[in-house]
Amino acid sequence: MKAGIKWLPVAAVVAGVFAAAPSIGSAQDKKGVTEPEIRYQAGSSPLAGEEMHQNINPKAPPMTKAEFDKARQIYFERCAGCHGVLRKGATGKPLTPDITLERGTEILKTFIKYGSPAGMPNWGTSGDLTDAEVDLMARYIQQEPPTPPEFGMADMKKTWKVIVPPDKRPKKKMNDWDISNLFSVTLRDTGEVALIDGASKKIINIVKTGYAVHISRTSASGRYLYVIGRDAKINLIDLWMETPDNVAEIRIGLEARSVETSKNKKFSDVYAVAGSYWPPQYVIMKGETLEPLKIQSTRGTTVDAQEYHPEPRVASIVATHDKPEFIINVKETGKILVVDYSDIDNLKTTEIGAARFLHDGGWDASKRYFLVAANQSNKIAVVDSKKNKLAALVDVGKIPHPGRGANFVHPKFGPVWATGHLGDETIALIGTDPEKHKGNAWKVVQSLKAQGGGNLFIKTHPKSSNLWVDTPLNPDPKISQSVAVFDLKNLDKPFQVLPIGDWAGIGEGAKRITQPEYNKAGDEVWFSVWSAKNQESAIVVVDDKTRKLKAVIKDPKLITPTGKFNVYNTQNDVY
Ligand code: DHE
Repeated sequence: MKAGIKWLPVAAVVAGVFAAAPSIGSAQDKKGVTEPEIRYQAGSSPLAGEEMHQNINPKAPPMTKAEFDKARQIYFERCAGCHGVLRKGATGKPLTPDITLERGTEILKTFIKYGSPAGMPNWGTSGDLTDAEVDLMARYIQQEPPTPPEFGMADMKKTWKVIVPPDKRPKKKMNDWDISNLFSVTLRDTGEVALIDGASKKIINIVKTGYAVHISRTSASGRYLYVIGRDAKINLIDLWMETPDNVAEIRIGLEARSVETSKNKKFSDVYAVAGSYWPPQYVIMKGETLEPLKIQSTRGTTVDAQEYHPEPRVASIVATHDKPEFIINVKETGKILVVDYSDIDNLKTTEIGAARFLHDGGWDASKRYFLVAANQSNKIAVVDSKKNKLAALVDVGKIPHPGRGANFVHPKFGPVWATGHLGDETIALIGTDPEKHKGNAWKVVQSLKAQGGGNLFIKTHPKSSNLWVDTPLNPDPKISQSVAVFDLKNLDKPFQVLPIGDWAGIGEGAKRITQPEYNKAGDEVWFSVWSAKNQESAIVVVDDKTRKLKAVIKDPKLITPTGKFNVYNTQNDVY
């Protein structure tokens, strides 16, 4: 993708084009959105290749089938992430024909070509789209939005494969690896995960998975890994095999990001759950085979305007440890569903109203409170999992993006959970102990300043006194190729910057430093050095105590590493 969103003067002229459009909440309401933020939100959707139902709108400008198909492809690659599959608006404005027909082709073309200072990229002047493609897209968005198909039980069953049935699997661990310290590393652009031994840093196996894998999660026992691709394909990997590999797979929709497992002791390895972006639903499966058991739609009304939303995507899912419950975060409705899975034929769901648009989050250190970013509302929602109630909505900085956050005991304010932000350089520390530190609970007790905006993940470990902050989406390569590290015992001390990208010793490339992840012992931190598919990438391991380089993992097969999931830390929610 070509770089360079330049806010040309003409953009100011078109900024008002959509001013009168009914908005359901938009990133574009916020000034100063940077290119990396937009590109991050507007990630390509795998829906482009799906057959879709299409109504013809006689009022819309005519298009041939070939033109329509090309425009649809472009829409799902560039626009759907922000404007939604059905163009009802998500973090971008709604683009339904009632709005776009009124604007007309010429105004729409100007808007697409030049963008707006409030967030719409200048697709034309940046060189991403030609004038002919801009014209095509202006005509396309006046047509009725095509609807991708639903994906129900029969579709899932067709894709479901048990490669090694449970009774043919090992009865005990058949390898000598310490699987609790194994890392599952997303190889984003090859549709694979690399399983890497934490001690020797050797690649144990590269396992084929879905397209552009998003996350890996560990079963409660620590034996199984669940990996989900953006194409909603889940792979179940058995770590007891001589060489850990796939034992089952399924597609649970057409596009997805999240998978989780039943963590309650009584239900150890019994269930898996996955949420999809399309269709908007979540699915409970048998943990050992991925057999789909129950599909629940997330379509419904939004938390604030209480208007029907046809495609509320499932964002993060986290399992409660001491109760048989999943916490499922629904992006566009801003609702958090606490799903009691103890009797899945009589599913009990508590619906907690929070704020839009829910994204990622994690537990506080006590694992009673779950904190999740409502990223376009600039808030963190706190769920009390004991009472199944919203404990607070905390105002934080611009576009919070915690990953799963970082827990530590602040020298002055007691236990805190921290989040970084995509849209600014701050790290918000939120008090999490309403019993012993009541005055600080659910307040930002301190705001640290790190290197800059474009932060995605922060991390610490109960045994560490370091807080690591990445900035892979910062436009300045000096910042995106390094990390900041704070001393938790002395937060007034300036942060140290470590040039992880240089330490990798690889050639040219974006070398974005992404997602710090601890090993099981909590004495080393792993960073992805993420370059393009045709360039060398690496993983850099840093000694937590000395903050010095410990190892560089390089291999021609280590293509576009992004997320890394340590089995023990993921199994036990250590962060
Ligand atoms: Fe992620 C977590 C969605 C882009 C790497 N990402 C999540 C979660 C969601 C999500 C809903 C929480 C899952 C959970 O906890 O159950 N991510 C999205 C998007 O919609 C978005 C913005 C655009 C897209 O097209 O996918 C997006 N994510 C990215 C990336 O570009 C990243 C940096 C690289 C990549 O691999 O694609 C990326 N996302 C991650 C990682 C996590 C994640 C590493 C898990 C962090 C953790 O520590 O748990």
